[in-house]
Amino acid sequence: MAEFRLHGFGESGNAYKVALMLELCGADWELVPVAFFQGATRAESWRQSVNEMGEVPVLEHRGEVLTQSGVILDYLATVLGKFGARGEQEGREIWRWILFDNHKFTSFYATLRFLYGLQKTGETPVTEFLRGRAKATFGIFEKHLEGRRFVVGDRLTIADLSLCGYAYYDEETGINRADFPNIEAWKARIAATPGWKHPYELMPRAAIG
Ligand SMILES: N[C@@H](CCC(=O)N[C@@H](CS)C(=O)NCC(=O)O)C(=O)O
Repeated sequence: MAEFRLHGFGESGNAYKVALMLELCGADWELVPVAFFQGATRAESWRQSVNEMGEVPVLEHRGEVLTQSGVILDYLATVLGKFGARGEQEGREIWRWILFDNHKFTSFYATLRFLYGLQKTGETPVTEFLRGRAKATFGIFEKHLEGRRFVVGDRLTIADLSLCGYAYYDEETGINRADFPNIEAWKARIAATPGWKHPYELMPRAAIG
């Protein structure tokens, strides 16, 4: 059995945040595939035995079970000694961006992609609302990246790994990525990191067909 066991699936950008961290750190890890589209995370037994919050990612390490990608990234930065904060002030800045990511950047965009790009709902008032919120959030991040190479400091940190969770999927969302050139350049910088892999290379897709 590998040292780290990550419960996730290919389409989950939240799981990708953790998978990419493990991969870039050269950790000994394996995927525990979750049959998400068959309702695995909604089963009472899964919630009792794996995560009461009904979400992936879940990381098992040394008998501990961790959930919430931001918490897991913070934990991994400590135990693997990479991509973490140098000092308390930087640590707060990293957490500020991880919270922004979880609350707005990932949440609006990932929900839009799920509905419009994966479930193919077509345009609805909900997708229109989510796209508007996602674009506004992209605009804030685009501005932050002006003149910066990475989110915090001048090197890759877990703040980047959190924010890039959904950056490399190309399912249709109705958002023109060319409108956000700083984000595109930042994505390319992360993808140039030795050991970087696309989400579908790290974790097989769970969707049928
Ligand atoms: N803030 C959480 C979000 C996790 C999350 O929403 N995971 C999705 C898959 S990408 C999920 O399991 N959703 C199940 C649900 O909301 O019912 C994190 O960063 O880990």
